Amino acid sequence: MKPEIWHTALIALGANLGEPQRALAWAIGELTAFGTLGAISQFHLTAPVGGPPGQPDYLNAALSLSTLLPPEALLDALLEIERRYGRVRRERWGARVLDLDLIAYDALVQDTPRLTLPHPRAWERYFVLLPLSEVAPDYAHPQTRETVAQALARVVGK
Ligand code: PH2
Ligand code: MG
Ligand code: MG
Repeated sequence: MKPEIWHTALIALGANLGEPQRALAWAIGELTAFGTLGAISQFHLTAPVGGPPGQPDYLNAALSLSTLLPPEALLDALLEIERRYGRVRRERWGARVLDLDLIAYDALVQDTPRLTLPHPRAWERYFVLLPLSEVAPDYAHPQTRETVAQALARVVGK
């Protein structure tokens, strides 16, 4: 029998259209189908980064999920949750009703066309690092070894 191996995924949530509070709360509930939730951050209002000017502020959160799914299957699950909530993909970094991003998966480093881990921009983004620092402050980037808490301090200090 194949042993069941649990993995720890760090997931970022964001929304800036419709009812962000409701979207994030709903998505968190849906994620319980794919594993066991660990810590969940508070919901933070953050200024939009990139995308067209004049977007509303985002509501951002982060959580850790203990899961049996491999990373690509978890990515599929995140995209399926977004789709079921009614997300329509338009321009890159445009406003959205729900965004679920896989930030890290154990200490896995991979770079495939579908999925780069850790998320390539996460360690530079305040809106990811702030909620993530409430969930996994001591998680170290597997390549740079910089922890989430250190990266947040660096990004805030610049
Ligand atoms: N997501 C983006 C682009 N810009 N800005 C904030 N504040 N929060 C986000 O979640 C966000 C963003 C692309 O996914
Ligand atoms: Mg995103
Ligand atoms: Mg996304």
